[in-house]
Amino acid sequence: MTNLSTFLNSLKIDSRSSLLLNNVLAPAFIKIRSTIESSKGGFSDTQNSSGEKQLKLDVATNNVLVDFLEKSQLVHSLASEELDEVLKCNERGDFAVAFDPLDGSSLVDANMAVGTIFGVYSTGNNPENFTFIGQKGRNQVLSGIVVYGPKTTMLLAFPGHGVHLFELVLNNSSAEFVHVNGPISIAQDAKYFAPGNARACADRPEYLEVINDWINRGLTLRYSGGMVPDIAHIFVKGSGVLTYPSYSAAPNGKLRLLFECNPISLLIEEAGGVSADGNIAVLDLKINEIHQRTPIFCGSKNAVNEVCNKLRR
Ligand code: AHM
Ligand code: MG
Repeated sequence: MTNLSTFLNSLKIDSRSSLLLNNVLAPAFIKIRSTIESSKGGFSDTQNSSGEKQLKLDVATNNVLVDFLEKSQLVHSLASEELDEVLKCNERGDFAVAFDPLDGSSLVDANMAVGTIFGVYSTGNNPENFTFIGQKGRNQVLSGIVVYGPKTTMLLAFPGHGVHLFELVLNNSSAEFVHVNGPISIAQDAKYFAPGNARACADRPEYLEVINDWINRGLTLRYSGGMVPDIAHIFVKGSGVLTYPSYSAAPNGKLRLLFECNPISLLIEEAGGVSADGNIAVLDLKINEIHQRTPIFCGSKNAVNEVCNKLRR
């Protein structure tokens, strides 16, 4: 079994990225896992910037990641789905990190799988000039998702080195991620479909047509309502498509570009899949504001092209 640290050495990624992953993010995810397991549920007294009431767990898991990242001194700034504004950390920090600490948190009470999503940007030679605004997802130097389910697993995208799957192994007093698979590729044809926002069928009948077509062609429905496990399913099975279109009540869809769609799109593209907003690659969208939303269609290339062609206005 190759642990995360040994695996990162073998990839020969730069030492700062390796430190960020191995000494900061991985321990934070292990802490988030235990925070979820010991949580008692309930809402906090606060809302996030999208006006959604925050669960105590949203706040607690956000605090874990903020704490680990701030203390690391590696991070220049961070942006979280649970924070209104960008948080400035070390002005000389090498990285800027965007994350959703606990995506799908409302599923926890039903004991369904949930996850963390993160994307890392390099602040380059002039960190003082870095802002998330104006960036594109293609500038990410790393991204990943962590699934807290029956097991804790992590998918990491290393541009140029593909996507790798890790699993958290717990021994009496230790916990470490070990490499289980990779580089992973996503087949061009989807065997599975995860149709988010099915309520869009009411005013976009063409979305229902695509879904019916996939049913008639024998694709298997796999949709949990948690984007992280739904995306992890595509990687573990090696094919699939996840869709979350816009509709009249949500003209830009629901999912956030910076915190959710960019990190996931880097994973998908690094595995040979496609991720688009319906017109262009999600990774080529410019970030105009940190809580910006976008429709997303991602996974196996042929299925993504089919749905984008059908829904294109
Ligand atoms: P959250 O960030 O508030 O948890 O919302 C994101 C989640 C995704 O995991 C999932 O794909 C989507 O919301 C499902 O939303 P809905 O059931 O409202 O269509
Ligand atoms: Mg989210």
